[in-house]
This record gives sequence, C-alpha cells and structure tokens, in this order.
Amino acid sequence: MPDGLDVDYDGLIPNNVGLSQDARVRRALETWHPGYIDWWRDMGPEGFQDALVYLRTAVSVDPAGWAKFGFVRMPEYKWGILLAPAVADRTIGFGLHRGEEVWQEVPGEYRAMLRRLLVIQGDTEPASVEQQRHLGATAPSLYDLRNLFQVNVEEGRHLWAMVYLLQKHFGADGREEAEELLRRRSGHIDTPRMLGAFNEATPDWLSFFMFTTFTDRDGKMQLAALAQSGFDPLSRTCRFMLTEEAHHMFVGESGVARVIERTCAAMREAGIDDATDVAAVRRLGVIDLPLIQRKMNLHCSLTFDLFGNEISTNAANAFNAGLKGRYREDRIDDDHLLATATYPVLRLVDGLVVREEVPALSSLNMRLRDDFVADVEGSVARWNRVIERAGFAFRLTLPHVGFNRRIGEFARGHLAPDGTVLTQAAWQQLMPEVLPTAQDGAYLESLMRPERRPGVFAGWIAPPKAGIDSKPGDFEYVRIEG
Ligand code: BYC
Ligand code: FE
Ligand code: FE
Repeated sequence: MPDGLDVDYDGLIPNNVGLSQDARVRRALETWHPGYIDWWRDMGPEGFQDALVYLRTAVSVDPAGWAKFGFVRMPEYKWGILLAPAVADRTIGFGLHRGEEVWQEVPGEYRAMLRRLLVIQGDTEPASVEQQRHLGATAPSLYDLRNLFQVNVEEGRHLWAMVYLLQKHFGADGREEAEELLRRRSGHIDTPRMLGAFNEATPDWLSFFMFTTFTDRDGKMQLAALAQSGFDPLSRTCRFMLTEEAHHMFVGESGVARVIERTCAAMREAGIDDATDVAAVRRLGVIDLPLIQRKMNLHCSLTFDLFGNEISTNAANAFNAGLKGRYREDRIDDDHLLATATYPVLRLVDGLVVREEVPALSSLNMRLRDDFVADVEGSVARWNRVIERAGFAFRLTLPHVGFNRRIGEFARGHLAPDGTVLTQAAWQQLMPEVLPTAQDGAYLESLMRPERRPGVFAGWIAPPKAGIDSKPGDFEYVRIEG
C-alpha cells in the first residue's frame, strides 16, 4: 500500500512506501541495517541496550492515532520509514517552478543541492544521539530516562528517513552518503558532524532540556521549511517527522519548567527572596535561576548558528529551485517568488548593530531564525510564569541574536546578551556571567545522581504534571535489568 495510512509491519523495516515491491531499495536498506545497529550499539544510549523501555512506535501515519506504546529493547526498536499521506494534485508552492506539479523524482539540475540538504539534515539526527549517549547514567527519574530514550530512538528514525530518500533517489551516491552518515562522530577531531552545535557536549540534564527546547526546535523550523519542498517525497517525510518533533520540544520545555518549579519551591521553603543569592540557593541542592539563564544563553546562541549566514545564496538557490521554502510558506500571502521583496536584516557595521533592508531572497536564513525566535519566546514566557507564580522578581530572557555567535554577521564581533557591542577585553570579563562556567559545570555534575526508584525524582527537579500514555506516577517506565 504505497500511499496508504497503514504501515507494513511484517518485514525487517516497517514502512508505508511499498518497500516489499521495491527490491532495489529494500536490499540497499537491508544492507545498511547491520551497520546502523552496530552504530546504535556503539554510539547509542550507553549501558541501556538490554533494558526494557516503554516506548511509542509509529504504526500508522494517521494523525488521529499513529502511536503504539509497549516495552522494547532499544536495539530491537522498529525503525520505520513513514511518509505522511500524499496530497492529491499538489503543486510547487514557491520559486521558479511555482504552480508546476510537484516532483516525485529528483530533477537532474537540482540533484547536488538536494543531496546536500538531505545529508545535512540526516547528519544532525545521529549526532544528537551521540551527544546524549552518556545521559542515561544520571537520569533524575525513570520517567525522564524513558523520555530521553524516546527522543533518541526517534532521532534514529529520522536518520532512517533521510537514508531512505538518499538510497531511493541517489543510487550509488546515496548509498555512499548513507555509509558516511554512520561514520562521522559528534565532536570527533577528524570526522566530526557537519554543523557546529552537533559537535558540542551535552554533559548534564539541564543541557539536555535546553538542547531539546532550542536545538530540536531548529529541527522543527528546518523540517517545516523542507516540508514545503516541491520534491514531494521530502515534503511527506518531513511532515511526518514534525509530528514526532513536537514531543522532543515538550520534553525540553517541560523539563526546564520542572527544574524552575523545584528551585522556586526550595527557595520559598528556605525563606530565600533573592533568586540571585547563588550560594544560598546551591546549599539547597537545586539549580539557581542565573545558571539556568547562562545555560539558556549557550544553547540558544549555538542554535542561532544553525540557521547559517544571515545573507546566503545557498538559501536563495534552494528557494528558487523550489526545494526549501519559508516557515509555513503555504500560509504566507505574497507572490512566493520574492523577485523584488526586501527583508530587514540585522548587521554589524563599523561596530554598530544596524537594521538593513536586503533582498528577501538572500535573507531567508535570517527570516527562518526570526520565526524561530517568535516560536521559542512562548517557551520562555511559560518558564517565566512559573517564576512569577512563585513570587520571584527574576525573569529569564532570550539572548540577542548577535550574542556568542560563530557563524554569520555577528561572528566578527562580541555582543552582550542585551545586544551591546563589546571590546574583546569587556567580553572576556563578561563571559563568566553570561555563559556557563567550570564551577557551574562542577556544581551540576554534583547534582547528577541517578534516581531509579519508580515514581521518585531527584531533588533538583519537580515531577511532571502527568505521566506518559496516562500512566500513574509510580509507573516503571524503564526496566533496567531487562
Ligand atoms: N556549522 O550559505 P550558508 C535537527 C556552512 S536540526 C557549520 O549560510 P546555508 C535536529 C554551510 O554549510 C535541523 N557550518 O549556508 C535537532 C555552508 O558550507 P558550504 C538540521 C555551517 O546553506 C536536534 C557555509 O557555512 N537541518 O534536525 O544557507 C536533534 C555557508 O553558509 C553552519 C538543516 O539544517 C553551522 N552552524 O545554511 C536532532 C536543514 N551554518 O556548503 C536533529 C538543511 C552554515 O559552503 N540545511 N554552515 O561548505 C540547510 O538548510 C542549510 O545547510 C543550513 C545552512 C541552514 C544549515
Ligand atoms: Fe530529528
Ligand atoms: Fe528532535
């Protein structure tokens, strides 16, 4: 049933793309599969390969009910290839081919561009699993441990999604890229992952929650832009991936909210009114709000880099080609060609932050980053409501887009989180106040002690409002002995 909602569950690789009738691609994927499992065992969650984990698996792409929950060992997880249902008579929504029928095969002239987009997207997925592989050892509860593993297996599935497209549409080149995706390693000196943020460490659970709030949200924005693609198989793949991404961001946002909730409750109980009295707060064994702000500054700025250069011909070319649109392109009311439109871009000119109107086509990365900021502001507002309800004056704020950047306009300068341009010396002095320090790391490490009793939570994080799949609070989400 190539275009159906139901997933063929019988073979090695569950799918709704008719693999059983496509011997060439099935063979390519089955050949790739052992290497993937080796990679998962080497680089996936360390120490939990035999544990039984209560995971959801996609069994349909019907938005009304695609998930089935059950206990599985992660290496036996059914990583499937799932495309959202085809939209009848879909046409290309933007760029030079606007109005033409969408492509089911890769147009020859765009082959290299599309291959690059798929490889970059694919590379981030295993990278994040690698970055998170040590976190199981210090999970604050079985509930959180399960959420980590759910995110990990789904990022593994996202790799499958890109590998399928590469193997189906790019022949021998695609098979080679699929192998390379298993060969690169996050943070490796010789064979690193492709994008900066995916070579950074995720040393503790606060980092994990920040990563899933900010960096997984770059995933959401990029997938949403690719979901607009005129290359229909990519569009359908991304549309289904987006339904999974929502849970990753929930894990992040609610994780940070629970840390804040616990910190505020502990401060209240101890009669601390000043949230910036770090020494007093740390004596309580909870995570002070200024440290949460520093972690947020770090992960937000690393994620800003993932949008690439503010001014980019790559982005313009991908748009003109009809391969990568804007966020919610189909809901934007304009000509979808951007032949004459302009867009305001922040630039660093002679040591000043200035706003310049530039051709909208060149500034698509900047626009997507602006859409990202608008999206993530909701999370920050919800975190601040937790602080406000507890009666503290402290507020978390997103750093300026020019803060701590390594890619783009602002990589040339040093900006404070409020956007003030600093001298090198002033930046050096400010850094320990605005980015996590070695002491912060050591303090967090001292808190990262595993809690494995069902229904019990480490002292630095509040329990969630509700269980996963409506399970009771003391549900044993992970059976560690298997
Ligand atoms: N690090 O013209 P520019 C996710 C390179 S996250 C290192 O601005 P473009 C997930 C760039 O590659 C979503 N290099 O580039 C989240 C280019 O190199 P070449 C991932 C960087 O193409 C959590 C050069 O600089 N998906 O799914 O306009 C967990 C010139 O740059 C970086 C995508 O990103 C960087 N940060 O924009 C799991 C979608 N930034 O080619 C998963 C696909 C730029 O000249 N990718 N460079 O050697 C794209 O659309 C674009 O490639 C980018 C870059 C937006 C990344
Ligand atoms: Fe992903
Ligand atoms: Fe994700």
